Amino acid sequence: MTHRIAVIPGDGIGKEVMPEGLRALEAAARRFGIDLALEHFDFASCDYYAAHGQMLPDDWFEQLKDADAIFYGAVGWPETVPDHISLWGSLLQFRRRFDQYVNLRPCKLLPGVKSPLADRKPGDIDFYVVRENTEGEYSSVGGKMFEGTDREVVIQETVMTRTGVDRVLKYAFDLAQTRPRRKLTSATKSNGIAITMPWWDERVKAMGVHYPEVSVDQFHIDILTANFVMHPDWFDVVVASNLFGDILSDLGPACTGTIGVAPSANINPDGTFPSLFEPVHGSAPDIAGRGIANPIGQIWSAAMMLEHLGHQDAGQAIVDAFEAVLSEGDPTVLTPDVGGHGTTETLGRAIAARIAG
Ligand code: GGG
Repeated sequence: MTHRIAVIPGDGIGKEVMPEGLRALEAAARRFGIDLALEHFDFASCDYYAAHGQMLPDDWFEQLKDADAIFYGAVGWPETVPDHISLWGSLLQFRRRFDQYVNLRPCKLLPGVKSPLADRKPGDIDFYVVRENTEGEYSSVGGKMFEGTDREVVIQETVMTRTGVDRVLKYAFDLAQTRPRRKLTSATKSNGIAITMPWWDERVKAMGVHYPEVSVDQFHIDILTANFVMHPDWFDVVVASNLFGDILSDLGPACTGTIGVAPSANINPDGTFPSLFEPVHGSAPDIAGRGIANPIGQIWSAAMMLEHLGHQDAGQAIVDAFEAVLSEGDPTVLTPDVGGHGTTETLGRAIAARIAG
């Protein structure tokens, strides 16, 4: 069976880490005899916008819908396209139209990487953020009145649906049930956001009834962020709305030393549409063009993609390979965010060589 993979590097460091993601993917495919058909697309990038006045071609849905998975880099180049236009014109369209309602973001302290939190070692931080991915605060429902006058009014609504919330909660509970600790934490803010968030809490409680083995707690988002820093070992599976999940899944990896290693899977669990795999980080204009971005977020996303496609052994081989290279700690190989003075390519090549065996 051939897996058809749509490859979209996007912007900034997305274009630099993607070749290393592909190098790892192809090394794993060779080793495990997996047949991949890679199709490359230049859209969903600000360069495409500069040439065409839009982030995506009109027929993007037709072009991508039959892919088995989408492998994405990063989006955003605010110098040329405002961030809300680039994001809404690309990634958020993919998530919504392909109903990728789960954004699964592992957060793990890797061997050889120093956490900025005192005395943390691998094993101490190992949890998942499950982020609702198609509605919530990212619904873009609202508008402006009396624009440009003293009476200017700006309104934006949060939209939560029972279908949308229950299905992501079910995914999170199912995941928690497979983990040794069987623990689920819900991110809330029901003291301040007094309509949607108490309702979110009710839905968590209602779903929890079906999972008696899973222990459930909840924190308001403000103290939850503090606890990510003070007690990251408390967490196992953290389920959150779209905005809270977005914030937590940057903070979590930052606690593990670098956001550069963090992967994500935008999953359409029923398989009607392709799922999308991308690093958590964005296009990082501050370091783009210097060849120093850490490619592990992209490479780990490739591992998640292979696992999603049914190749657990190949995915695990990729994870084993980058953990081994990080453990060796060769500063000529590692990128600066993990203590080296190597490049995106030196790190990517070392990992691919290790995958090849
Ligand atoms: N590779 C992920 C990426 O490009 N992220 C840019 C970003 O701003 N993402 C916001 C989001 O994930 O909702």
